[in-house]
Amino acid sequence: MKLLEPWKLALIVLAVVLFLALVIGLLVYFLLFDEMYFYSGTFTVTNVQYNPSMEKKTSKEFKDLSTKVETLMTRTFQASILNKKYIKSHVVHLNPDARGVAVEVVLMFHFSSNDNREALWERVNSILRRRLQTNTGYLEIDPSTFKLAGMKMENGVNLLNNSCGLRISKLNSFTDRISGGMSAQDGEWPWQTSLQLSGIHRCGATLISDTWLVTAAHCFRGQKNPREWTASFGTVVRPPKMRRFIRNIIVHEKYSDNNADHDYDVAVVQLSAPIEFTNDIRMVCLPEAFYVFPHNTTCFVTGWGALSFDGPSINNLQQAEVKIIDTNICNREEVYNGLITPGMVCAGYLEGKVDACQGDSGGPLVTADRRGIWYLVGIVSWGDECAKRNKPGVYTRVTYYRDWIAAKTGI
Ligand code: 4AZ
Repeated sequence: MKLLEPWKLALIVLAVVLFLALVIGLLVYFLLFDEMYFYSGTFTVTNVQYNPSMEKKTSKEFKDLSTKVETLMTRTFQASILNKKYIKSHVVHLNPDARGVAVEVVLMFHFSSNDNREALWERVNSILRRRLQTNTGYLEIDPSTFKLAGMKMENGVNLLNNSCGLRISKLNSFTDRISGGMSAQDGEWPWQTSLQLSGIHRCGATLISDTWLVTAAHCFRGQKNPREWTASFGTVVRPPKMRRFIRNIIVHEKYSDNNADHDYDVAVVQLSAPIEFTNDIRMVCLPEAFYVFPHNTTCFVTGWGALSFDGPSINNLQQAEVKIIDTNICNREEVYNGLITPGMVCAGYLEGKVDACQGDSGGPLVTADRRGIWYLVGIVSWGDECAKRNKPGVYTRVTYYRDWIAAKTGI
């Protein structure tokens, strides 16, 4: 046997050492970068009058002013040296003020954990102060009322977790285009739940609080015993991020297993114990009963259902972009010929190709508002097979059953 020449040996050792150094360097870099920083900013907007409905976060008045404030924050930081560090801002309170409306907004950044806290606060503070001193266009802000406070990470995380419809996706991958969909990433659809009968995925469901899910009534056809069901959370069915037993299943009183008309296809499910929210598991927002999602609204449907009719369920959560279809169009003779009732909403494409399918039933159809907050529009209910031309997906219309959901769950 011939030994390696010493210079070859040295070269190999050098290469290995360099490779290890590179790996360790990259690890340290990414681990240090993984810290979220929260700040609470307060100031008075003087050209908007306080309206008592601003107490309610789902009111038009709250949303309108919050959108303007959050847009201002986002534009300010995107045009600053912190543009790569800024994540998002979120208005948490609008309070009455003698001169207008007092706004409290939480700002989120990704900073390296070895950055100097004081210096970061100083930087965020001076960028905002400078911006508020110049004319902001649509909002008049009294710069002398501006205050910025650092928030404990724990308080910031709690605030995020206890707000509905927010998600912390690393990058907003709007390349999103089930049948015709693509795999979801961790934390992208944190409200998505898998309902399992004797440990086998049967239906999707949606987390609307730390103890309640909404799903489709038809999921429980002939199987209404809560003890046989479990719920799992996370983007893969196996292994799940978290699991819960089911305490109670409440199917709509007017739903009938024998009816072929699919009306009242809604149920709420109570978990055995509250879920602890994380970046990957949290609740969606429910729209108010009177809200109307216009047709053509871009929505996403998610689930572990079949990729084609009669295909198997799959382990990785899938997502597909679909558009709300006007009920008049969906009721046309060549589409569903009058079968769509006021408690249903169609979504998908008349040309087919992208759709929910078997096993997606009970799962969410969601849309984001202008603030990037996600709302539950529909519950996967039925359709003529999957992704066929002129046969879009039909969903239970959540606004139509909003009061029923509130009566059963208090949410
Ligand atoms: C089903 O059988 C099913 N294309 C669910 C959704 C759709 C069709 C069928 C919508 O559970």
